[in-house]
Amino acid sequence: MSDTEDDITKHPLGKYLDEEMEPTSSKKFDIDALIEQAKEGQFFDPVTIKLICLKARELLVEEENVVQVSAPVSLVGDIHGQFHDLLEIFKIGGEIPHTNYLFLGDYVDRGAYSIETIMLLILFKIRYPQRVTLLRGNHESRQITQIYGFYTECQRKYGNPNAWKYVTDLFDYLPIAAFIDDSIFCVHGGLSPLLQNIDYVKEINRFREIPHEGAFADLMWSDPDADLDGFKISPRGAGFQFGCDVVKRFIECNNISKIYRAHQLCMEGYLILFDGTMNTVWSAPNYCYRYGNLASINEIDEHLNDFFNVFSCSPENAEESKDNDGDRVKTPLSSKSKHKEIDYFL
Ligand SMILES: [Mn+2]
Repeated sequence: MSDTEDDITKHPLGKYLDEEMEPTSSKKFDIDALIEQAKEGQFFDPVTIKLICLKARELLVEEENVVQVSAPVSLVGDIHGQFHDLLEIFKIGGEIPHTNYLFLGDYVDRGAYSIETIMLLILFKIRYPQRVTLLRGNHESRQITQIYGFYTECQRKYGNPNAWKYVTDLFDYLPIAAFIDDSIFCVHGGLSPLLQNIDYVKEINRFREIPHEGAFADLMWSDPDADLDGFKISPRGAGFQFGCDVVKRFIECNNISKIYRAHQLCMEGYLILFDGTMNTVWSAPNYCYRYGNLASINEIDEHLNDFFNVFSCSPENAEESKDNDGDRVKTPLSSKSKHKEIDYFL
């Protein structure tokens, strides 16, 4: 891996690093212009990426492990580098800043546009910090991104891994969970046998690579299982599976109404479990350009009524499946046994 660091002091934007990023300022770091470029899928050079990540870090370091979020807010599940489908989300769910968004992690890997996806989200976070919340998922990790695509994508697009390094360094600052109006707990994966109380999440040292085990890992990796009582080691190789009793106990103990999470592919775009107390939102339609699944965002209104807004893939996604994966796209995994297989897809 390259140790070469990009020198930000030589970059035209470098001297503005310590200044406020101001919208529509021609002199300073022009965040609105960067957002427009990012929306068009334009490439940023690694030095610009480094500066943007350092700016975002200043904001994220101030956030609690469990971010307090107010309704109305729309929840977004896994995106996995499907940039054009992310743009589709803003079309169906409302543009930022007119709609508040809480993203539940897994922005990168698998899809072809991890860097475009994460840069747009980071820029939105910098521009509208109160309207955009970005949580960490199990793929916001140096180790996982070296296996599942993001590292390779940066290496291919830039010829070196520097962009990957700046973004994965920022991942260490993403908060772990969110709490909507003291009533709805949101996390990427699920619950942990080591963690009965939401207050314990606040004690975790999150400013590091996601560990292989322990409460932090479990929050990123675990899954509910409708056929289970208690906890069981997860077949994913990290985290646990947990049953309805675990969820009911957590809800009672913390005096909350329900839990929202992402992390598992749902063919219909979402899954409601345990009398509506444990809901999965999945936001990558036609996942990996081949699964033929729907996706959704969950729109929570100011009275905490919620609605799964279901959508299918963007035209660009459909093209991608034709171009790259023509043979595999003809076999959407719909049979029961195959469905089980994709449940545990990383
Ligand atoms: Mn995940």
